[in-house]
Amino acid sequence: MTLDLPLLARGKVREVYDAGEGRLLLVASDRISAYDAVLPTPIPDKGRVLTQLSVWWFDQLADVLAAFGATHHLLSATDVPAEVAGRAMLVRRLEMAPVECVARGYLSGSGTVEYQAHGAIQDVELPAGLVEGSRLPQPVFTPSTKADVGEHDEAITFARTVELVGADQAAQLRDLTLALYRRAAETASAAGIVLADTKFEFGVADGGLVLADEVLTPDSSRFWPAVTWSPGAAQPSYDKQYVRDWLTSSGWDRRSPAPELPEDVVAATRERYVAAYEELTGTPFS
Ligand code: Q0N
Repeated sequence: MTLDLPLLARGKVREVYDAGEGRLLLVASDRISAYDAVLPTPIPDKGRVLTQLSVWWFDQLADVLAAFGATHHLLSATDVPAEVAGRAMLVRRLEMAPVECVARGYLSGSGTVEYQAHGAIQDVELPAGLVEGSRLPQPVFTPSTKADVGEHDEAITFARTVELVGADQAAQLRDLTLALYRRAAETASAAGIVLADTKFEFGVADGGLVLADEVLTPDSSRFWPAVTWSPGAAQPSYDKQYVRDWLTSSGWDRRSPAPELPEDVVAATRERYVAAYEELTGTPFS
């Protein structure tokens, strides 16, 4: 698949094209990553599920954005080239804020690692006694910046965020990120899903924030099934658990090229993405 548009950026699982007239085309592939590697086996429909979920969330969040004088970048998810129908979004091209806006309602991953080292995530102090998977007393804003290519994002303090974007914008990013997280976590909870954490990216246009990127998908967020939530150990991932379990049992060393996934793991994983869409939105995926 190669679109007749200039390719601006290629991520592990997505591409960004210049669509002209101040617009970009964000294209989601069916590629899946696990343990920092892109697997050789695609998950059919993953790109469409994540794109349609993101489109649904933009609409769900419109009133939260409006309350902050903000908007989102989505122009159309239907006026896109036929080759990428269903898995592409035409968006406003923006000046991006150089900060990844992470909200966490639960302790997990790099948050747990930092907490175990010094009881805080950067400058955000947390109470004693938390474990992997604990619900936090209140959601926290833990920004990060894009590290060098191939590296993980690097956690930064709020003071560093202020240095990067200024005090007013830093406060706006924090407040809007937390408001969006709270709304989304409430929505997910009603569907039996824990939204442990999520990452937003914002642009700026006409003095206001603009919610960009793909939002609240399993690739930008940790979703856990509420029924199995049990703090104290790694929580099963809503979408990738079959893949992780199979890769672990395969004996793959996590350094060599990853092995092809068997078809039952592919089918079960596809089903998890579709189920996430259907449970969250309450509508069939087609
Ligand atoms: C942009 N990234 C980093 C897509 C997102 N609306 C926009 N305007 C200008 N630049 C960007 C956007 C957006 N969204 C953001 N790259 C370009 C995140 N990427 C990763 C790959 O997929």
